[in-house]
Amino acid sequence: MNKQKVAMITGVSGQDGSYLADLLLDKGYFVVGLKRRTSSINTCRIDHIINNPEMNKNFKMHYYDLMDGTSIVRLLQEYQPDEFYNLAAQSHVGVSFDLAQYTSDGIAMGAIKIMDGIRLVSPHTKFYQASSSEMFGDSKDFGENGFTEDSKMCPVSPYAAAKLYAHHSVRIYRNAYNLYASSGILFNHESPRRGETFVTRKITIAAAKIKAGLQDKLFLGNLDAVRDWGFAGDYVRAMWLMLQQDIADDYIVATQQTHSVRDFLKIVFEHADLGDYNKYVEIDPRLFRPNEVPYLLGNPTKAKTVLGWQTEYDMQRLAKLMFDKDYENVKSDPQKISSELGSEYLTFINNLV
Ligand code: NDP
Ligand code: GDR
Repeated sequence: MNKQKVAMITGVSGQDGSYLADLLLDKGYFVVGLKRRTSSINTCRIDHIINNPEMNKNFKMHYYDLMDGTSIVRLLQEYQPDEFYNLAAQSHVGVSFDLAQYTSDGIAMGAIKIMDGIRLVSPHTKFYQASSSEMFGDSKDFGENGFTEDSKMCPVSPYAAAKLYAHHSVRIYRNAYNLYASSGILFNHESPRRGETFVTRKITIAAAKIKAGLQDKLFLGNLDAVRDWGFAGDYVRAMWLMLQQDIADDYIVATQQTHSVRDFLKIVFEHADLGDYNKYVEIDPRLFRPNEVPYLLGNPTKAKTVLGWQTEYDMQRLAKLMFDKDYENVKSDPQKISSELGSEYLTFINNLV
């Protein structure tokens, strides 16, 4: 019988961490989920694993923080994982302007601390780094098919600059120390588990609450930003496929279709039968960022040809899935979303993020 594979995931309580844990458990892995300490329990995305004895017997959680280099060495020593997925980050681009040092330290030095740990105590471990399309920033180095792995990168936020530092470090450790380290340059991906302050989820929650008569207005910033939006469930498959290759490498993961924030709004409000979104949306200048990434289109040809990766969701199907799930939650328990978020918090999301 083959030995059970062990995978370690940082950021397991996040959107991608939770989908990746589902995928790996389904494939028979033992999953070690690393979670930062928070003052309240925030495991809602992985509660279905924790509360299911069949899944939970192959799942173990430990505290860990991107800032803490010693704990990661201890955990690597203890588990000697086959695969390591570094998904933890302060992942909100807008917030990274307010928390520049914290965001940068965690993302840039966090990756170095893990790779040093692997190099020193678990050199057989295959490492995955969550790189981002934000690294392209305002680069114009894309053709009609979008950015490739070789396109010039010009980050325009502290978040993106830190991601680029980590991205380069992966290549450096691969070449200098022969570490098996791959970066997935993932374009925006969303789901019903998406954080409530990212624009897609903010829109689907608001549309659900407006339809249920629980909210009147939605405050947004730049509606002209264009993104290549895919489904997180599709994207975690690409992460896993990257670490199944003989040779470590970097891959773009994207749908190769673009839409503006305005398009996303239109699709959601029409699907919700709410008519013209302009009746509900107000532009709040505080929601504009000091620097903006205007346009992102990814070319996933390498991931498709080398990894055999495919998507099941396009943006329209994704937007409907997200709205339907939020509306189902609002209808089944009108207090659920309000009480989970709290009215003060909703005001905070609507006005400040
Ligand atoms: P989320 O924000 O949903 O999850 C981030 C995770 O990191 C959470 O579990 C969070 O913990 C954890 N975390 C934050 N700070 C720390 C810290 N200091 N120490 C330890 N853990 C920490 O992000 P996603 O799941 O959407 O994204 C996963 C990764 O992929 C991130 O690195 C992100 O930057 C990157 N990425 C995401 C894309 C996307 O479109 N989703 C696209 C490209 C890259 P907590 O639950 O307590 O907040
Ligand atoms: P992004 O996602 O910055 O692309 O980063 P986000 O959903 O935050 O913004 C997308 C675009 O929408 C515009 N926007 C707003 N954004 C938010 N959050 N709130 C608003 O009210 C609002 N109004 C307009 C933004 O200005 C932006 O142009 C995501 C994160 O998951 C990163 O971690 C990841 O690396 C990248 O995707 C790829």
